[in-house]
Amino acid sequence: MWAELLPVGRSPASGGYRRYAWTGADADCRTWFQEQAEARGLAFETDRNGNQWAWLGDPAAGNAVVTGSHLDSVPDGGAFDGPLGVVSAFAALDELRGRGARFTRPVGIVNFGDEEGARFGLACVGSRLTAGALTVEQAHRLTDGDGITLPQAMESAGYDPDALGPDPERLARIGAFVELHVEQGRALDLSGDRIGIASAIWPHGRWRFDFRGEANHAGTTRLADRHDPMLSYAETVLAARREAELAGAVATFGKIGVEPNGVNAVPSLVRGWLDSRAADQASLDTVVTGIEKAARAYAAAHGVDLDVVRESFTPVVEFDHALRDELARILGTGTELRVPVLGTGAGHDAGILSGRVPTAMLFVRNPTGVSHSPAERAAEDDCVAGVTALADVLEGLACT
Ligand code: HGY
Ligand code: MN
Ligand code: MN
Repeated sequence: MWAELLPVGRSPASGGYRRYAWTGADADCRTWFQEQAEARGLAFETDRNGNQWAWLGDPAAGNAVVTGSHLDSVPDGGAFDGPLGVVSAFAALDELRGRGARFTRPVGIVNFGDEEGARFGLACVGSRLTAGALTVEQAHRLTDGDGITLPQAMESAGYDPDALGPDPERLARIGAFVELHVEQGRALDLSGDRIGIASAIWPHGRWRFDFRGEANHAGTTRLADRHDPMLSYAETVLAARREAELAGAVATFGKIGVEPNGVNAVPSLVRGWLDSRAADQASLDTVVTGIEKAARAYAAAHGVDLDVVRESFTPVVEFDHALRDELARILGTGTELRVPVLGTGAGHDAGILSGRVPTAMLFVRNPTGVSHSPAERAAEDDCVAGVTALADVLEGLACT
């Protein structure tokens, strides 16, 4: 499976993945998923929001156990964030069939569409739509950096944007959702464990800061006469770091747009996207309010206008305690495996679903902790341990 997936959407220049929603690379990932489903005799379907499902047993029977993740990537993402959960799902099913497992509940494997939000700015579009956490009107307004709307992108990929919408019936089939994911930090590496169980996801969001100044000649405009939005933006980046440090949170400006983007012009517009996350809501509010306040002061000092728009927000997610304890029990029985329970600052489709269905996550050790980068890694024997753990969990939940 990895041999087939690894070349898809990989940039030869960076070695990272550029698998954005509704592009050719995304289509290739989707074709791969369908082929994996069909090769195993699983019933394949794509839902109204473009999420792909592969079923063993009849999902209409209900109380299904579903596993899976996503195949799209951030710009120059690593190989594992997303695909590890999907590959491991198919491999775990193979493992269970090899064990001669007898299934008492339907089992589903899912590939959620557009988890990273790299193209349209909003993460987890497929699962949000399904869960009713994103309205059709909001989805239809999403636009990429080239001005292409989500409906246009879907249509050119051969999907029907008018079908988008909440899917309570599909969610009602699911009795438990377990997402396996590469860890995006070093907790397991530091504790010396291969596998962890998720406790919670930090509340997180994305805010767009538009600093509007005045374009002017870089050679002839006196410094005192400039309304340079780059200066207030730069000061805001430093304020973000300061506020995050004070609150024990994180804040990142990782994406920026500049107009007119000319080397010899003072910019007219600097647009920066803030991603901020904290262990609790109050700390996150403190950080973002502090950054915005500082940004307004810097903008005023430079005679620059500022608009701040919250583009997305996901509240804290506390994963289902009963399911979490069940996973710990299954993985702790008859093995030497120690399975720590960890929180994470990373968002996941499992977090979106968690308000609707009992949801849990398994993390696989990442030896460097690096993620959202071509340098993301997971050792092969840790990945195998992940497959075994997922197979054990599926067997414990869905088999006699
Ligand atoms: O950005 C995130 O936390 C995630 O990987 N989508
Ligand atoms: Mn990610
Ligand atoms: Mn992911």
